[in-house]
Amino acid sequence: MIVGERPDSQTGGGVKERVERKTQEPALFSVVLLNDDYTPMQFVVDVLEQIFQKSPAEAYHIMMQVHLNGRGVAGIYPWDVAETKVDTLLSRARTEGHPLQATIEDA
Ligand code: TYC
Repeated sequence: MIVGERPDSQTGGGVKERVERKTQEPALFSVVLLNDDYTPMQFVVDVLEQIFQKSPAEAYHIMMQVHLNGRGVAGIYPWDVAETKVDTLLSRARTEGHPLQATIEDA
């Protein structure tokens, strides 16, 4: 640096004037339930209440949305939470003999 000169005079004034203090929000992902012909409606309602913390009315609504439209969002979470919920959901479905499927998508 040239002695006596302001530090930013050599970089076209390209000095960051303000330190960014905003914390980054984590990326969010949707857990999407897929319809099938065999998983019982009550099982889907139960897992929506127990794994995705939905109220009985919300759980029923989401289950019917999946049943009628083929897919529906069970919840939106950071990646690790979404992955854990899908693991829990699928292992419970398999244990009980149901073919329920779920995917994780960008929210
Ligand atoms: N279609 C299923 C039935 O009629 C119910 C169901 C709903 C299955 C949602 C999967 O993700 C699902 N028993």
